[in-house]
Amino acid sequence: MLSKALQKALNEQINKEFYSSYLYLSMAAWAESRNLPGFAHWLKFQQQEENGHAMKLYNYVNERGGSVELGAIEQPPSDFKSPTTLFEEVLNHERFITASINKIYEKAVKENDYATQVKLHWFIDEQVEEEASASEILNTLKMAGEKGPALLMLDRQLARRGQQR
Ligand code: OFO
Repeated sequence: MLSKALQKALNEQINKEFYSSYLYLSMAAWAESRNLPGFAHWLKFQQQEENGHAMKLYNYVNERGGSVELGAIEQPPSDFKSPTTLFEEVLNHERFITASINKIYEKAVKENDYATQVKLHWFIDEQVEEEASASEILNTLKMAGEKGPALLMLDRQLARRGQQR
């Protein structure tokens, strides 16, 4: 059985994962409107992953005999200055999510809740990947610039997400 404190933290995390999904969908919409279909594809792919993260936690809370309580999802921003700013925001957001997962893990350690620790190992690993891929794209944008052929090439590369994994 989950403690009340861990149940609350996991429910809040479910909300954060759904917010991530909403944020990336909003970013995808921005990219579509800027004629960047590859960026939009990457972000929509990410949006689906975030739904998966939320559902993993949803299932886990239920499996442990807890109750899932869904809160309101905050409105995400809808305007981004440029593809670089957008990816800066992706990276910052993922760092925020990593910190949030780490805090829940600390709680699980304090409470000797081993099952939650093991469940969170998957999320801790996933966050390493999430931060690495956001920062790789951000570095490419910074190095190659956001105009002309470089942006077109990156857009084509991002359009392949899900095909090469
Ligand atoms: Fe769920 O990892 Fe991103 O936010």
